[in-house]
Amino acid sequence: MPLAVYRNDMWDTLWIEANLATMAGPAPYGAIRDGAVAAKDGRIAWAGPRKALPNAPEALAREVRSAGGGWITPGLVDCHTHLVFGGDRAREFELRLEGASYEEIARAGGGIVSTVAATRAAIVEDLVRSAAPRLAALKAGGVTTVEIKSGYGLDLENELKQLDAARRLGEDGDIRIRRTFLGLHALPPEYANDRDGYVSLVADTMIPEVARSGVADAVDAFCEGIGFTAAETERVFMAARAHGLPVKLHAEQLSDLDGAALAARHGALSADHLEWLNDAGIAAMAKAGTVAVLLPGAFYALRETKLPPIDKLRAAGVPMAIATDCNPGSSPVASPLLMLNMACTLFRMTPEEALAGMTREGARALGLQDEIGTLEIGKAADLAVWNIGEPAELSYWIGANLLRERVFAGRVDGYQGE
Ligand code: DI6
Ligand code: FE
Repeated sequence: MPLAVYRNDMWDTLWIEANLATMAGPAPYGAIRDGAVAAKDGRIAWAGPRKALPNAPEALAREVRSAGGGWITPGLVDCHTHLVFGGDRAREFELRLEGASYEEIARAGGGIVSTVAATRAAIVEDLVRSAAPRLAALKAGGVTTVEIKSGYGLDLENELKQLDAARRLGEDGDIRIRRTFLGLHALPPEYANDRDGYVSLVADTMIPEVARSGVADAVDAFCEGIGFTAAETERVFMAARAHGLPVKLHAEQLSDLDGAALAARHGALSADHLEWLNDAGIAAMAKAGTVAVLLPGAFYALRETKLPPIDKLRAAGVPMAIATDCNPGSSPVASPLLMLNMACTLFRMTPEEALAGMTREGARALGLQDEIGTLEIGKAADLAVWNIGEPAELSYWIGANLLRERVFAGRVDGYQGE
């Protein structure tokens, strides 16, 4: 005799004793107090006020879980990282503290190029092994989707190796990984006297191969005085689009090269950093629907003083995302919640804008707005359950361990409650 009869129209899991920050609809945070959310076959099958549940919880789902009276948000989306790399740059940190600037170190052959040497020397297993603790830290902070860029290989073989390491990091099936090809990140030493030759290699050889082998979801570039010019960037964007790959751009981080406007002209998913963004760039982004990805970790770690134009972006209706920019040089950050705090304390965003920046707008920056980023029926059941009384606590605490459980595609891991 079976102990219980399960109907196959039952939900797999139902969370109750929960408040929901759905991040959808007109209410602040899309909040539903005393709500419930259900998952079936990896998707959100129901979300709403508990009172509106059509039956008793046990009659509706095979497993009923308590959120302990805390809050459930969409799983966090970290839409801009350089998580996979060889070596570290702690010595450079010391040099900066002694007075050298990020740009001086880069021009003297340190910076990105030093990480390139260490990345080329590593085998793919080493890259996976060294990135794993960083990825674990993001997961412990509630991340269920992460974007990982290449850009430390700078030749076809080593760029593909980095993208393969990024793929392998998702093999456990408990996180969604999106990969971005960043061939135009720095000039590799062997092309030091042949900029055109390297841009051609990226546009005419690497992008066709990356597109053919399906190892990246988008193409990025570093448009900057110490990176690549707008004309070089445009050439690579043309190649990317000709091969059906969407683009995004590191723009206006250290200087204003009109990169954001260029990105918007190419229908970019996002323009990222943006401390030096000008008014024409804001207007172009608003018109194209290009997301502004703001990276307070890099701003903080480089001790920048020029703020991105948040008020103007808000007034223009440009969607704003927040990400860690996790990388060994300008943003050695593996804490998503610290980025929410810094988005508020450094950039003067509201806690609601910050959370939207790591959920709904982070999803949009990856072109995944129909799949993840809000608690809505039909989207992936990627959730973060938090031991908090108000959603602003996610931005307010510094270094606290607030995650109760992380749910990817309806499956619970990292249970830390009770
Ligand atoms: N801007 C950044 O913040 C990272 N890349 C980029 O183009 C920094 C990468 C590094 O310093 O290794
Ligand atoms: Fe970056």
